[in-house]
Amino acid sequence: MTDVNKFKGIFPALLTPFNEKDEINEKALEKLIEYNIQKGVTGFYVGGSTAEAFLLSDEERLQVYRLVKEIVGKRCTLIAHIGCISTGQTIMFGECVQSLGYDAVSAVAPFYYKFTFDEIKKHYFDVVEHIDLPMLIYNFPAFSGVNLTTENLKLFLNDERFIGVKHTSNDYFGLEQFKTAFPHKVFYNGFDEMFLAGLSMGADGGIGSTYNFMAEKFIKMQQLFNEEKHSEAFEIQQIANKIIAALIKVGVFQGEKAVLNMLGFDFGDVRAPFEKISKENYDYIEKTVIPLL
Ligand code: MN9
Repeated sequence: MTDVNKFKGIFPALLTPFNEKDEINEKALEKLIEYNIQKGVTGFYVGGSTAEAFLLSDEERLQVYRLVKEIVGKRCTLIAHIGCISTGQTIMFGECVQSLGYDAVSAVAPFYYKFTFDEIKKHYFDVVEHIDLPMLIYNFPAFSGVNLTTENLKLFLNDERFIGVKHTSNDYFGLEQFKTAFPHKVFYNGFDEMFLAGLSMGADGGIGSTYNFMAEKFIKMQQLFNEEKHSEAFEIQQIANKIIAALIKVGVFQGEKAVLNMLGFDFGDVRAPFEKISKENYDYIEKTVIPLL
């Protein structure tokens, strides 16, 4: 049985830095990882939506998995998001991160073609059949179009190879139902702006994009929540949400990369077809977000 304790807590979903030639900026990623390890994050979620994973080539995805493991070593927990539409490709990434020594894999449900639930189920079971790492299901109905119910989840979580769910959804009733049905599995809150709600409905931690530059707020919130200091935790959530509201206005990834650039991390810009941030929006982020960090 997998020890789930090393999976509880705060996991930045790492962004991918690009240099002027639109290549991965390895130095910038290393600097951000060190910064977050110092803050005391539990681990990193590598190659997820936030990493622009679906805009990277296979080689680039592999480059990121390799690089992050090389930098982190055994200092914290590493979860690789290996999700792809194709089962074969998902397995290929899974085999790679297993050989690199990752702690777990995660995968979004195959999307776009509106696969049947039976197809999705077979996809996940084929993946865990081939890979000897615990699997964390990535439930993200807004982007994947697949909304997993508690009944669906039971078919996975009753199998010990599935250790939990990254729940990027505002269905908090669903989250509570998952946690109540599987108290010993691990559930992550996916939307940072509702982190405290997630904790109160059973989340064991969070995986989030804004943690890249404000992990300390979420670490503190979880600590205060555990000490039952709910109004103090809420005050931090309110500050975080002023920041997140500003990011949503300009495009979350564009805004996050701008913040990192302002903090000296050299993350470049988002990859096309995402639109680069305008001068006006950059200034707006500088004015609204930076003073709140
Ligand atoms: O990994 C992230 N989800 C997406 C979780 O990027 C789609 C979140 O951290 C959001 O970016 C964040 C802002 O809505 O909560």
